[in-house]
Amino acid sequence: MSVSRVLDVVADAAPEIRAGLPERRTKAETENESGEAQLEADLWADDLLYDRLADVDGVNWYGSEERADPLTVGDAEDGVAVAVDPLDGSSNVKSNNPCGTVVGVYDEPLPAPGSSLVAAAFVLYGPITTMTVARDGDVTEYLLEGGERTDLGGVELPENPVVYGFGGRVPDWTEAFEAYVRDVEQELKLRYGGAMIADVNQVLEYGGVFGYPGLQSQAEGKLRACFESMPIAYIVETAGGASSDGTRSLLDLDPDGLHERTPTFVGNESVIEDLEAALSD
Ligand code: AFP
Repeated sequence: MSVSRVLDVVADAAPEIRAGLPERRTKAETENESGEAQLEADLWADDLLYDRLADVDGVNWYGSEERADPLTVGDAEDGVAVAVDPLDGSSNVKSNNPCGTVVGVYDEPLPAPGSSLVAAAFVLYGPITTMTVARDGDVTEYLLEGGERTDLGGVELPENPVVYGFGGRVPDWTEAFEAYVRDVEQELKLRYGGAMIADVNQVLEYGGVFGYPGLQSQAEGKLRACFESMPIAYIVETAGGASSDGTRSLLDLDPDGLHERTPTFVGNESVIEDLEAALSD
């Protein structure tokens, strides 16, 4: 089945991507569609994933942070679309901090609505390499080591929120969002590392909230719906948490473009409810 094959390909590619990072920490001369400087590692990871995923029977479309437009790569009946952020948090590579790979599998062509996600996964290149997969109503974490994939068990968001991390410069936050954060910080502990995958994984491990808000200078925030926000929302919601763009679940979004941005929040339901209430005031 193509969804299983897509996840196998990503799991097999991850150790190679990790092993290729040390020699690709320099900036390429190019920018991606969102105007961000690309690293050699971004382009290389994208090429590697494209070569392998486009080859999978049943993958009809490939979209990536590093490519302007989705590509048609197959014509299978009931084929899926794969949207990837090949190296999420790649600016962490230079400073030797964690980064990741994000994958969303949709049963519609890109840009696809969140409701058409059939699976999502992320790889975290931290002290160890793990892959977290949401599929068929369950989230499972795997250790990727020595060519082996070891099942580390099911993932469920802990009941009590503990950590929080929000992106964007504080003076650029809106007044309503800043007031919400002042409440959050009374109870929770700040943990922000600048790579969504690593920050979201802390939320999955300890409970809490991660977000990148709409800013005064950029109301839609920074993160891109198709290959960042919606796949992560699918994973966190499947693990028992909630997601929001400030007013509704990220899985209710229907982006017009592959690189469309959205304010992004994921975490414990109570903290997301408080956020929506604070932003609606
Ligand atoms: P890079 O891939 O350019 O490092 O961006 C990472 C990211 O898209 C996401 O992983 C982080 O949550 C967010 O940007 C961090 O952005 P700030 O640098 O503005 O905190």
